Parts: sequence; C-alpha cells; structure tokens
Amino acid sequence: LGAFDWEDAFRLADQLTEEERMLSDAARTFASEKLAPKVIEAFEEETVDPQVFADMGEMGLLGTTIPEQYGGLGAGYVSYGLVAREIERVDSGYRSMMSVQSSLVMYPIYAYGSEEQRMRYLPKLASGAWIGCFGLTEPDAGSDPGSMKTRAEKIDGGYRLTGSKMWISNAPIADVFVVWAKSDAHGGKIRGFVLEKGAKGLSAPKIANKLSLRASVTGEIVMDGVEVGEEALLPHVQGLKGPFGCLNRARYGIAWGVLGAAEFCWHGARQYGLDRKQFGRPIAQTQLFQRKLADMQTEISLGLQGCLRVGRLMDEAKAAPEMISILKRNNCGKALDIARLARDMHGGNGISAEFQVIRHMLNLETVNTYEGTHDVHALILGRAQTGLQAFF
Ligand code: TGC
Ligand code: FAD
Repeated sequence: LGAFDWEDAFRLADQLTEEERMLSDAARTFASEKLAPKVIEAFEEETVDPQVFADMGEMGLLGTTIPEQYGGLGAGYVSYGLVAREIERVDSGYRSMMSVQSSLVMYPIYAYGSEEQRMRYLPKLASGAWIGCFGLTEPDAGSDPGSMKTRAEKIDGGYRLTGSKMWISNAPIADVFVVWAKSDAHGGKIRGFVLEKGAKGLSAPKIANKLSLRASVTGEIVMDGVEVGEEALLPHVQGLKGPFGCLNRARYGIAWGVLGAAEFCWHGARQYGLDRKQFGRPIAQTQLFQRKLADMQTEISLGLQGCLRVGRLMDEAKAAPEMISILKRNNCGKALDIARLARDMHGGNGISAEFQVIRHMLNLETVNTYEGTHDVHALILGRAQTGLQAFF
C-alpha cells in the first residue's frame, strides 16, 4: 500500500503532466509573491490595482487556453483550472479578474470573432495592457438572461445600443466591453458586441460598498444610444448559446478556483488547531475539531478529482454543460461550508482580517451566486434528468 499525503489525498499531482505541474507551481509562486501581500489592504480599501492584470499577463495567466499566435498560452483546460485554483487560494476577486478576462472576454472574441477582432483585441488582453468585462446580467434579468432589455438597433453602417447591465466585474476599469443585446436586425436574437472605452454614451459606474469580493471592482454598464460600426458585432454566434458557451468555461474554472479558497481555509484551520491550546491540549486534539478537518479534506479531495475528470473531457471536447453544473454547484456550496467552518474553528480570531478566513467566506457568498446560483444549477440538473422544465 502507498503512503498517504494528507494535503493531496488522491495524489492529484501524480495525475498531472510535467507541464501542468510546472504551470501550477509557477502560478502558486506568483500568487503568494505578487497577490497575497496586497490582498488584505485591497479588500479593506475596496481598491483594484490595474497592475495586477499586467502582472498576470506577464506570467502568461491570461488566456491560458487561447492559441499562442494571439498571445495566449495554448494550454489545456486542466492547466486553466490549476491556475484558477492557485489564484483563488489568495482571493476569489483576483480569480474573478483572471477568469472574466480569459473565459468571458478573450474566449468569445476568439471563438465568435472575426480575424480582425482577434488580432485587435487578444494580444493586448493577453498581456493585461487592456482590461475586459462581460455584460450579460441586467437589473431585471439575472438568473433569466433571456429576458434582457438591452437592444441593438440597426443604423447606417452599424448599430445603436441602448440598455444597462448590472453587477459587471471589471467594468469600471475596462477598456473592452463584451456586451449581449437583442438585435432588431437579427429577428430579436441575442448577439454579442465588442465596445471600447470612450465610446459616446458608454459609461461604467462603480457599485460601491460591496461586503464581498472587495478586491475586485464591480460596476454597471450604461449604454445610452452607443453607436458602433459593423465591425463591433461578433459575427459567428447568435442566441443564448453565445454567452453560455463562455459561461461553460468560466464556471468550470470557478469549480477549480473555489477549491483553492477552500484549501486555504482548511490548512488555516488545521494549523490554528495545532497551535491553539484550550483545556490543556491543542484544540486539534479534540474529536469535533478532527471531524471537521476530515470533512474538509474529503470534500476538497473529491471535488478536485471531479474537476480533473471534467477538465480532461473538456480537452477531448467531450464535456457536457451539465457536468460543469454539477461541479460549479457542488464545489461552490462545499467551499462556502468549509470557509464557514474554518471561521468557526478560529474562534474570535476567525473574524479578524489577519487570519483571512472570513474574507474567503464573504467572497464565496458571491461565487455561490454568480454564473448561475446554487439553485439555478440544481434546476439545470433536475431538467437534465427528468426532462421537465422547472424554471417557470
Ligand atoms: P435554455 O432554453 O435552457 O437555453 C437557451 C439556449 O441556450 C443554449 N444553452 C447553452 N448552450 C451552451 N452551453 C450551455 N450551458 C447552455 N445552456 C443553454 C440552449 O441550447 C439554447 O440554445 P438554442 O440554440 O436552442 O436557442 O434557456 P433558458 O432561458 O431556459 O435558461 C435557463 C437557465 C437558467 C439555464 C439559464 O438562463 C442560466 O444558466 N441562468 C444563469 C445565468 C448566469 O449564469 N448568468 C451569469 C452572468 S455572467 C457572470 O456571472 C460572471 S461573474 C464572473 C466573475 O466575476 O468571475
Ligand atoms: P436572481 O436571479 O434575482 O435570484 C435571486 C434568488 O432567486 C436566488 O436565490 C436564485 O437562486 C433564486 N431564483 C431565481 N430564479 C429561480 C427559479 N426559477 N427557481 C427557484 N429559484 C430561483 N454578471 C455578468 O453578466 N457579468 C459579470 O461580470 C458579473 N459579475 C458579478 C460580480 C458580482 C460581485 C456579483 C454579485 C454578480 C455578478 N454578476 C455578473 C451577476 C450574477 O451572474 C447574477 O447576480 C446572478 O446570475 C444571479 O442573478 P440575480 O442577482 O439577478 O439574482
């Protein structure tokens, strides 16, 4: 029988290729050297340093799966997931910045864009010189994006966009806006448009006073008759499958990412329990404490195996969206439970910024909600096994 490594129960590392291990190690070093030192202050001050994008770009962490000719790394989906796990080990907000840029901005431009659009945007997004955002959600259309009100009206040589988007990661500092609108010229079908900062009628006010994901900036996108040329339209997709094609990839990355946050909380709770003595012994020497550690280890280990399996299937183009719903839903829910438990296991220190578990806990409330809430993914899975639509 083999040895047991408590930190890597099912020997995930052995199941990776040499390249995947190297990228994961490099991302971990980057996250601990470049991101961890600034996260406590960034969260407290609710500020985003755009330099984070340039630093990630320099490390090759933006557009991991985008081919090298467009500035990406040309790596597979397991690599992308491993990067998300390492970044989110520090903060879900930093992972959000990375995954919006990679899966929700670079991916649609790559998959649905013209060659001119690819060449114009992808290299600058890959380097972090330009920051991107993805506008799907609206004030009255969250879980039900098909009810969006934003309209693209045909004008001579292009389109005029009118509407507003809500809760958009990166929007206030974005140079490039991928937005989804119902287009009159295409029978009211949803189409994607790439807008650029500075367009007349386009603004992106910050949503202030978030108590979650404070290291990542969130805003509205207001389009007050923004006029763009024909070249702003993403030509190769129409309908909801456009934004959902991007969301499949981002949700998959989140499934890995939240386990990084959960691992941070688990390791923190374990160490705290070894260091902290009550009733004459370490609190880690009590049955209740050890049971919590066992639950954390079990859920994280199983979750990682699920991610690896679906990542391999993504690389073989065999992953179904429902597989991603299982992972996004379960891993977010379990990571949130783990962060709450870790907060409790730190006692009073658990609420202090210094021990960091409460920051992860607060962040994970958002991650459990965005990209399809926990319950919405249950409905996707319920429909897939009964054939019955329970959304309405
Ligand atoms: P439904 O009838 O199910 O589908 C409409 C069309 O879309 C297609 N489709 C998909 N295609 C690819 N992948 C998927 N996962 C797909 N899901 C649906 C479907 O085949 C159909 O195509 P067609 O050609 O037949 O028209 O649509 P519905 O209106 O009933 O949708 C229901 C539901 C609940 C599944 C869906 O609307 C949903 O998932 N809602 C959740 C909304 C959501 O996830 N929003 C995310 C906003 S972006 C965000 O949160 C970014 S945060 C990022 C960060 O900071 O990290
Ligand atoms: P609602 O859809 O109103 O849901 C409220 C509650 O009702 C939830 O519990 C939900 O599960 C439940 N519910 C809804 N429908 C049903 C149903 N049919 N049956 C049972 N229960 C139901 N969006 C973007 O487009 N781009 C971004 O970059 C982005 N970034 C975000 C960043 C942050 C910090 C946050 C908080 C959100 C972000 N979002 C983004 C929006 C996010 O995707 C939405 O908040 C999410 O999809 C839920 O929509 P909603 O907030 O309108 O909630």
